[in-house]
Amino acid sequence: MKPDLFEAPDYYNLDDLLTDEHKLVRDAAREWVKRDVSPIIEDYAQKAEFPTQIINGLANIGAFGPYIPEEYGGAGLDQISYGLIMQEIERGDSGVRSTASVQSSLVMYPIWKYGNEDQRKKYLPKLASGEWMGCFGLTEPDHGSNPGGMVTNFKDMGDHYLLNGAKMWISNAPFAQVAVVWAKNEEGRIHGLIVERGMEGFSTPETHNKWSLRASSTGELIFDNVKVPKENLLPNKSGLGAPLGCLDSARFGIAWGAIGAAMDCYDTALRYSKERIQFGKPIGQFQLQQKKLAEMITEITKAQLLTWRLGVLRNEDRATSAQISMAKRNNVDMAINIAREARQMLGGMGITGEYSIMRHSMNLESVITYEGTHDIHLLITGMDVTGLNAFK
Ligand code: TGC
Ligand code: FAD
Repeated sequence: MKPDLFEAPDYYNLDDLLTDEHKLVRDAAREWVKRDVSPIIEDYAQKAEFPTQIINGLANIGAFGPYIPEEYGGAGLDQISYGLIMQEIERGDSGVRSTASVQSSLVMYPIWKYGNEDQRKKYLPKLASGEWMGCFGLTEPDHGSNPGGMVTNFKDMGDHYLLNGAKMWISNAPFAQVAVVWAKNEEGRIHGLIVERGMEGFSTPETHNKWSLRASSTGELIFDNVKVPKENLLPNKSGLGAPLGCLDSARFGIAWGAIGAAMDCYDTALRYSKERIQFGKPIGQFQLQQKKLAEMITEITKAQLLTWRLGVLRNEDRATSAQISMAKRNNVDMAINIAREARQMLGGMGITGEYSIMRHSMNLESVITYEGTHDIHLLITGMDVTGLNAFK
């Protein structure tokens, strides 16, 4: 793969909107990605393997629990810092950002928000340091966009719960020590349970043959009469709103992350357009190529403004779920379109692993599907503006 020469576009001087702390956190993540992710990631994507050696580095840049309080091992940062970390990681690879998103927003967040103090103390510091990795089981083979229909269930056996069912498409599942699993009790109410590797009847087969997010490890969670200790139930929130609350946090991170992938594609195509000569001129001198670049930087700038504003609202605890949906949908769509255009600008070279664009392009096919598909987020916006629910 070519050396990582990334230079971040900032067309509207948005750095002026960031604090010194934001910039420090972002620059540390950016440097780490250049040093420890870019040189190896293409190889791991080709092998379809998650590079476990980067787990310590992710912990060191604060990617595991950026906004979780320091007393639990988190970095105690604000939402904009969290977003900037996700942006920089996804600039390297969406699969690496997935690992960080799941650990922070889908495993640490529910334990912090819905767990009790014993659970927080037991799990959060180990998850923040990367000593333990986690995964989040919501999606089932027959319930993806409609998680409320889940059939995974648990029964109260007096001194423990008995968990049965299966989850599918679970990021980090094959190597996670801890799974936050959503299941229905005998009354059909959804609860979160912390399931640990090694519990009898619990297995995590890996999902193979992915053409997307190849450097992220995906698997199933299978529960065959798993005895879960009663103290592993998350006590402070139940119902579908509990897992959906975690998704709000992860979707916010994805809205920022997608900008990273788009910036990398734009920056690569811009550099290439000045170096590649055809008809005796750099291809960047042709109007058609300039149109592509001009539209890319316009869309990136709009997305940067959207997420910055959303970050301010999140910091003030004023962002609505529907606002987060709009940003996730817009920014991933923006990134996937930029990846496609940027790939074309590189001609044949664009399809090779010499450049990051094709990998981003394929990764973004997962990103536009998980955490709520493009269609689902459109319907959430539609419901918000009309007051009419297309899901019922
Ligand atoms: P609905 O009846 O609308 O809502 C049920 C309850 O949930 C509340 N609620 C939310 N709460 C917090 N945050 C949100 N975003 C919320 N959205 C809804 C709602 O108020 C209600 O509460 P209550 O107290 O009245 O019961 O639910 P529905 O069954 O009609 O479904 C609505 C729908 C389709 C929008 C929702 O289910 C949905 O978002 N579907 C998409 C599923 C999804 O995003 N799955 C993601 C799985 S995890 C994943 O993909 C990880 S990828 C990891 C990586 O980054 O690698
Ligand atoms: P479906 O729900 O079957 O949707 C199929 C199509 O129908 C989509 O185009 C959808 O938009 C459309 N559709 C569905 N309902 C409607 C409707 N009401 N109106 C209009 N169109 C509709 N899940 C987890 O729980 N944890 C994870 O860690 C996780 N990681 C993932 C990693 C990867 C690589 C992938 C690909 C997925 C992951 N997921 C995870 C699952 C992901 O969240 C689901 O794939 C996603 O929510 C969509 O569900 P589905 O695949 O079952 O598609």
